[in-house]
Amino acid sequence: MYNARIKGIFKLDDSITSTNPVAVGDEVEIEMEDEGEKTVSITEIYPRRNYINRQAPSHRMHHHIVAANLDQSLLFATLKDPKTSEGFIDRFLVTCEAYHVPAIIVFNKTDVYRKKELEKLESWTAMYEAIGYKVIAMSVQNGTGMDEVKELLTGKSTLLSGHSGVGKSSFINVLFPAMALRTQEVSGWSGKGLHTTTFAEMFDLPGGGRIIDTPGIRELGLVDISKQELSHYFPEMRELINQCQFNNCLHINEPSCAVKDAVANGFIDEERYISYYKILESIEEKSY
Ligand SMILES: Nc1nc2c(ncn2[C@@H]2O[C@H](COP(=O)(O)OP(=O)(O)OP(=O)(O)O)[C@@H](O)[C@H]2O)c(=O)[nH]1
Ligand SMILES: [Mg+2]
Ligand SMILES: [Zn+2]
Repeated sequence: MYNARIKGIFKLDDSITSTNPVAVGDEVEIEMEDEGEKTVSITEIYPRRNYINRQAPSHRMHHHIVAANLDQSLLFATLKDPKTSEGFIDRFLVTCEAYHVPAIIVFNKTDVYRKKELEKLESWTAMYEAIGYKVIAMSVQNGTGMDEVKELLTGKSTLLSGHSGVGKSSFINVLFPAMALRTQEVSGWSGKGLHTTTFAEMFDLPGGGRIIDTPGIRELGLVDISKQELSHYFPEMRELINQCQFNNCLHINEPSCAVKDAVANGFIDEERYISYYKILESIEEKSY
């Protein structure tokens, strides 16, 4: 372990206006500064195999690289304490599709789910599995599903994301009891997490592989996705796009739209289509 600082100015990938030139998961070249103090300077960042980018919370026009060189991402969602919305899950999935990072959805805290939440768990699981995503029901508290999730991590570099309070750090503490990462109960009155983890950190897994704990995401601002390409990042729409009459179809008001037909006949879930519509509306086309 070294304390590193960045030396010189880096030429960033293309024209990305990123708030962080070096991100967790980056592979870098280092130069020793002080052997005793264990300080180094980073002199080069190797090209990224991939990365996940989001809008910087502080500045809409800036990007923040969440992590780089990933094999997969685990989205932790909870149906209670706090509630994760379907819209948030879908935005996350779109981001992963856009950056070619396979996504797995983990519903944590199943120990506190009652009838209402269990029904939702069942219907959302069916919905996401039908379009090709792996979904796992888990409880860090009582151990349900933990082995299945652990198995998925072996030998891979995995990003762990989700709202604050869904149990990301608690999960890592079970993997590494010695780590004792800070965790905190969700707020009693708002039911929301208190943003306990404040920076992304990568851990080496004993059986090989790495996992990255990240701070809870409030809202996921998409970057670099145009209205035109959005439906490519909905797997169930992607396979129908060629059947629309217009090749620039946005699947809203156009005639002979295969996507709208699929929503009407139930092949595409209506909730997913609503998410698509909302995300589409939120994309501001860049005017050059
Ligand atoms: N009932 C229940 N509580 C859980 C479970 N997993 C985690 N928790 C609790 O949820 C609270 C939040 O957990 P954290 O691990 O701090 O959540 P986090 O996702 O790391 O949150 P941030 O760091 O703020 O993003 C803690 O009080 C945990 O004990 C679970 O499976 N069941
Ligand atoms: Mg945390
Ligand atoms: Zn269409």
